[in-house]
This record gives sequence, structure tokens and C-alpha cells, in this order.
Amino acid sequence: MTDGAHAATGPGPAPREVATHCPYCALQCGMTLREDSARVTVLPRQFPTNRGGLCQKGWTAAELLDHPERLTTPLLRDPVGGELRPASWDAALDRIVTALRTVQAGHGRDAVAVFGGGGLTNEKAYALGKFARVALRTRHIDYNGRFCMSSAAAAGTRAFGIDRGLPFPLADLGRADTLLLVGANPAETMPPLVRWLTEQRERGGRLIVVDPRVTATARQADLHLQPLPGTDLAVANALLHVALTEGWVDRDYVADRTTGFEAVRRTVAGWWPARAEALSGVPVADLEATARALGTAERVIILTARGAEQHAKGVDTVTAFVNLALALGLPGRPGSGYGCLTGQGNGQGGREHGQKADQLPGYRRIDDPAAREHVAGVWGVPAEELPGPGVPAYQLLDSLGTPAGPKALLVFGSNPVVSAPRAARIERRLREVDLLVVADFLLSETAALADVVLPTAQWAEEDGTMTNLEGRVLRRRALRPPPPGVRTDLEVLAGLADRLAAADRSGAAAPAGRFPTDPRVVFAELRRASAGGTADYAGVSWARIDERDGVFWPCPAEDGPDTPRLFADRFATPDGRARFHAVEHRPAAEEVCAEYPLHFTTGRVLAQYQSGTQTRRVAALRRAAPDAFVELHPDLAGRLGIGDGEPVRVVSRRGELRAPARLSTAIRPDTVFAPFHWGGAARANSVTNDAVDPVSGMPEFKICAVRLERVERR
Ligand SMILES: Nc1nc2c(c(=O)[nH]1)N[C@H]1C(S)=C(S)[C@@H](COP(=O)(O)OP(=O)(O)OC[C@H]3O[C@@H](n4cnc5c(=O)[nH]c(N)nc54)[C@H](O)[C@@H]3O)O[C@H]1N2
Ligand SMILES: Nc1nc2c(c(=O)[nH]1)N[C@H]1C(S)=C(S)[C@@H](COP(=O)(O)OP(=O)(O)OC[C@H]3O[C@@H](n4cnc5c(=O)[nH]c(N)nc54)[C@H](O)[C@@H]3O)O[C@H]1N2
Ligand code: SF4
Ligand SMILES: [Mo]
Repeated sequence: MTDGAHAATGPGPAPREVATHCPYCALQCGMTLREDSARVTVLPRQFPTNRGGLCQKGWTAAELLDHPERLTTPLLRDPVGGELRPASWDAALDRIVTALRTVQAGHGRDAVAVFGGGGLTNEKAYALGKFARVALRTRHIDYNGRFCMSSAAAAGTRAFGIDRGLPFPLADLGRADTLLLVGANPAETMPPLVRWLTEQRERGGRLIVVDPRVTATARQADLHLQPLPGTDLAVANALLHVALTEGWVDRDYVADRTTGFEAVRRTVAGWWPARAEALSGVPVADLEATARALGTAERVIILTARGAEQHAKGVDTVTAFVNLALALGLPGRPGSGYGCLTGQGNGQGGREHGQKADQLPGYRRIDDPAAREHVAGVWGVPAEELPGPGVPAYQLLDSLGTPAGPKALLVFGSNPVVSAPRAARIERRLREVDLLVVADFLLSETAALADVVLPTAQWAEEDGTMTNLEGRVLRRRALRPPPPGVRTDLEVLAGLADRLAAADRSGAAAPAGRFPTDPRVVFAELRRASAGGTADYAGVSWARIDERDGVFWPCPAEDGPDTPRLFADRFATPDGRARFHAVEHRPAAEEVCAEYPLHFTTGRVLAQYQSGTQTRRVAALRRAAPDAFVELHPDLAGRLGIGDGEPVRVVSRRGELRAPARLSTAIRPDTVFAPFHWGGAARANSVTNDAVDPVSGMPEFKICAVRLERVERR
């Protein structure tokens, strides 16, 4: 059956099964969902990325479908008592549309903003971008991918002319002779991916990990570089310095396939390893050994993830590793290359179809007249009516409710009260808007602040497509319909668009019916809108995805090939050559000082996902990772008189978090770490900095200056 759903055979009432993918991260592990007497269980499924493996989050994902805290009715904030109270869909949608019209009448169209998420399907991400531009006609839309993917995306576009996280299938990792992982902890963030690392080492390959902590991933490495957070750029420049002096640079490749090397050569000439050691703490011998492993092996892959990217110099840091890869002649060579490990379930597709402030579907630029013309044609509106570019996520959130900023915000698929940098400030901004609408299936910390909460369908209750970290477009398949009272995000957008059109007597807004609710119809439209763009999905059909294990974009024609591997002959730049960019190390936005003498960095633990709205409600995950913690070195703890498990306070210029201390020799003594999955007093983002990368708008989640204090018990 083409939709992948069928009734399994066997005695008793026939259980229903559907072949689908995990709702969480970008690995998008294949799984089978089985419904048996209304109970849904997760079964493993062979898929080329996870090969039957799942992590604990995947195994337990179905628990939320029937969770007692699931939202099943819209909630409206009572104007008198201030409580959220159940309401009908008509009342909720009417209240939203009335408020949106009032805000736009008083302050202009841009006074309304939309915030999306990299967990939304391609169809929903596309519809959300179209809704902002066509139904609301605001320039203000951005999404949480700005917190996640934007620096690698900008660096990839700058160097290669295209941003696809991995330009090759994941299976290539297993065959690499040398694999360098920079700021990535897949043993916790994508556990089934570790099978490829194991395979790689069983074949005699070398794994090198760059992380300030001895993570579960670093423990498997042949060599672990443990730099001070925020010094990866210096490390990369020093690696290229060594490669140059040792003669490992691929001069033919550089001459034939790239431009701009000379400026890079001059820059890295000043990055002798001892200088990088002084900044990063990574010994010269380790830098030299790493450069040798990269420079002398046949198949070499360099991967970055959030540890290297979530900095105010994230774009330049990724660029430094791209420079290294290009100088060694890796991109486009079989089994070799540079890649970024995309994080969210649809982190890749979510950035291709128009949720980003400056983009239209197909990875088109919203300020490109030809792109506007094409997309406006698909949407049936005049190109001059499409708004221009908005602003990146943090800037957008930080302007809410201010005189020049939006006065209304609609959130689909994000929980910024927990996940945004400098979150206490963003929480205040969210409280200041005239209208906050949150569509979610659980009452997240952000939904709890909303004026209207809309209960939406979960992953097992809707069809759609997701694009995984390899650029492989996959099918999410519905096991069963949403519970009564719950609507899909597409239905919510259509309901709002219809009401907005009806309320707009000028007729300028979208007429009713332009926002289809059937994801197949939306996908067909997305294919047309993306046709000819960088991320071309024109040849991707649901049937074609079903026939094999997904389709890799770009795929311009249904009867033509897709693209598992990029760059074999040319790069996606006008002249076909990759572009070097000379980049210099610079200090973190906030350096340590006498008052705030420690470096603070943040990240993830295996059993919790993102802002935790979902995983903190799953019993087994709560047992595995019940609470936040502050990881610190025993030497530091000794100096401060802090015992293991004692409550501590991490204080920055922005605010503080409180959590129990977890003593561990796995972390540098000058650095403390906390996961960001919890809200309330343990919120890591109460502490983080709001400095952003000047090119990508990516916040500096991975470093700021703090002091640590014991919380005195009375
Ligand atoms: N369990 C779990 N899995 C997830 C997620 C989740 O929330 N939970 N989220 C998904 C998403 S959206 C994403 S983006 C990915 C993220 O996947 P990863 O990037 O692997 O995850 P992080 O823990 O954010 O960061 C990785 C490592 O960077 C290190 N690090 C911190 N500062 C620096 C630095 O300056 N330089 C270097 N080199 N390393 C540094 C941290 O110690 C950490 O071990 O995970 C995805 N998978
Ligand atoms: N300090 C620190 N902060 C970080 C990071 C870090 O490393 N350190 N990492 C950053 C990164 S990489 C990311 S990706 C962000 C993620 O942080 P968020 O953007 O907050 O992402 P989630 O926690 O996944 O939030 C998704 C919300 O949408 C809901 N949801 C899920 N699917 C759907 C859907 O299909 N429709 C609707 N309407 N709702 C849905 C979920 O229930 C949840 O409440 O956090 C960033 N914040
Ligand atoms: S690794 Fe990611 S996609 Fe796979 S089961 Fe875990 S959370 Fe789900
Ligand atoms: Mo992410």
C-alpha cells in the first residue's frame, strides 16, 4: 500500500500499523507505530539512517498521544480573572482575528509577527510562511532554526552556494578514514548515529572529537581535543597552518575548484599551533596529530554541530572548518567532505520553504525580484504585495511590544520562554504584546503566557513530509486522526486565513480557500513554489518517496534523478567554484573578569528534548533525567566549597539559574555546563548572553561569563 498503513494480520481485533519516523530530531529514525485496542506502541523499523535503532526518546514518543495533559480544546484568557479557560474554536479564532485586525489597523501590517519551528513538516512550514506574507501581509516571520542552524547555513551558502547540512548520505561516515567532530555530541543527541562511528572505527578509521567536555562521544574518540569554549576558530586556523607547512594542501583542487585561497593562506600563516594552544588550551602535539590525520588520509569528513556554531562568531568558525576542508580537497570527493549535523526533526526542510525572515520557498531570497515574481505567481498575488525581509528571531522577539516592534505574535512549534537566549527578557517582551497566540498540543511555558492557546495535532495524527539531516525528504504518516476538538496546524492556518479574508472588505487579503488543509495539496503547491529554486522539490512526489527510502533534494524533475551527493563536478555558485573566506579568531562577546570568572556553556542530555515540553512529560524520560544540573570540575568545586548534589547558583549579568551541582572530571576546571531543557529557576537561558552573529543572527548559547555560588541552606 502506498500510504504505508495497513492492518496487521493475526488473531483478535486487527491492530493497525504505519511506517513513519520519530517526531524528534533530524536523524528522523524510521519506526513503525502500532495501534492495538487504542494503545499505541513504537516498533523498530529498518531505515538507512538508523538501521533499526532508536533512542529512548523515540521508543517513548507515543506516550504523549494519550497524555492526560494533552490539550484538546482551545483556551482563552479571561479578561477579568486572567485565567486560561476552555472555549470553542469559533470563539478562539474570532478573538484572534479581531485582535489582529485591531493591531494592524492601529500600527500597520508589520505590527503582527509569526514565529515558527524546525519541527514543523515541510507543508506546515511552507503554509506558515505563505500565511505571514499573504494572509497577514507582514514581513515579520522567523523561527527557532535561527537558534539552531543559521550559522552553518550562512557559512555553507557563502562557501558552496547552497546550504544542505550533509551534502552526502550519512552512510559515508562509516567509511571515513578520518572523521573530525567539532562541537557535536551525537552519542547523546543522535544515539543511533553512533553505529556509523563504530563501523568507521572497526574499519580502522580514526575519530577525533573537539569538545570542552569529555562527552559520551569524546570517550569513543581516538583523540579528544578539549578547547576552551569559543576557540574553535583558532583551532581550525592552526590545523590549516600545519597542513600548509607540511604540504598536505591539495594544490590542484584549490586551483581547479575554488577561489580566494590566497587571503586564507595569508591569514592562517599567523596561526602557528603554539598561538592556538595559548588561546584554546589544546596542546600543540594534539593539533599536529589532528592535522596529520586529516591531511594524510584518503577519505576525510569534517562535521560541525552546535558546539562550534552557537557563537557570535559561528559563521566564521564554520567557515574556518570549511576552509580547512576545501584546502584538503575534501568537498565533492567520494567519501569525503564537510557537513553540519542539523538538529531538529525538520531543521533542514524548515529552513527551505519560507519561515525564515529573508526567504521564500525553495530557498529563494525574498529580496530577489525574480524569486518574488515566481512565488507570487504560485500564490496568486501581485509580487509587489509581498512584504520584504523581516528580522532574525532574537531581534524579533526582543522588539515585541516595544514602540517600533510587533504588538501581536503567533507561535507555531517553539517554546521561546525556555529556549531563547536571555530568556527572562524575552519572557517580559512576550507579556507585553497585545495578543499572544500559541498553537501546541501541550501547555508549554510559552503557551501558559498566551491569550489564546490552540490545541493542535501530533505527529502520529497527520501526514506530511520532513527533510532529514541528509537532505532526504521523508514521509510522516498518520496512524489515526487527531482526538475530537483538536485541529491540525494547516486547519488552524486555513481557519484564520478565511476569517481574515472575510473581515477584509478591501479584498486585499487572501480569498477563502487559498490555504488548503490537505497536506498532499499543500505539498503539490510547495513543489511548484520551489521549482527552479536552490532547494528544488519539483520532482519529489509522495509516491516517489514511498517507493524507496526518501528522495534527496535538489530534485527538479519527477522523471529525473535526485541528489544524494552534491559537488561532484561543481559547486552551486555562479562560476561553479567554492569560495574561501579568510576568517580571524575573535573573543567571545563576554569575556571572564574578576566578578564573573568562569565560562558557562550549555547543551543537551540524552533523555530530554529541547525546551522539554514534550520529554519532561514522558515518565521514563523523567526518571532518566529528572532535573537540571550544573556540571563542574571537582577542583573548582573544592575551591568554592561545593559538594556533589548541593544546590548552586550560576550567576551572570542577565540573571541566574539554580540547580544541584554535578561534580565531574569530564569538564574543564574553568568552565561550567548546564542543559537547557528546564524552565523556572533551573532555566539555563536566564543566564545566557544575547550577543548574536552579525551575519546569521545566531545567538551565543555556548559561552558567557558567570560566577558560581553555593545556595546556603537555612
Ligand atoms: N537528546 C537530545 N537530542 C537532541 C536534541 C535534544 O534537545 N536532546 N536536540 C536536537 C537539536 S535541535 C540539535 S540542534 C542537536 C544538537 O546536537 P549537538 O550539537 O550534538 O548538541 P549540544 O549538546 O547542543 O552541543 C554539542 C556539544 O558542544 C559542546 N560545546 C560547548 N561549547 C563548545 C565550544 O565552544 N566548542 C566546541 N567544539 N564544543 C562546544 C558541548 O559540551 C556539547 O557536548 O541535537 C538534536 N538532538
Ligand atoms: N541555552 C541554550 N539554548 C538553546 C540551545 C542550546 O544549545 N543552549 N539550543 C537552541 C536550539 S539548537 C534549538 S533547535 C531551540 C529549540 O527550542 P524550541 O524552539 O523551544 O523547541 P522545542 O522545545 O522543540 O519546542 C517546540 C514546541 O512546539 C510544540 N510542537 C512540536 N511539534 C509541533 C507541531 O507540529 N505543531 C505545533 N503547533 N507545535 C508543535 C512542542 O510541544 C513544544 O512546545 O533551542 C535553542 N536554545
Ligand atoms: S535519535 Fe532522534 S530521531 Fe532517532 S529516535 Fe532518537 S530522537 Fe528520535
Ligand atoms: Mo536545534
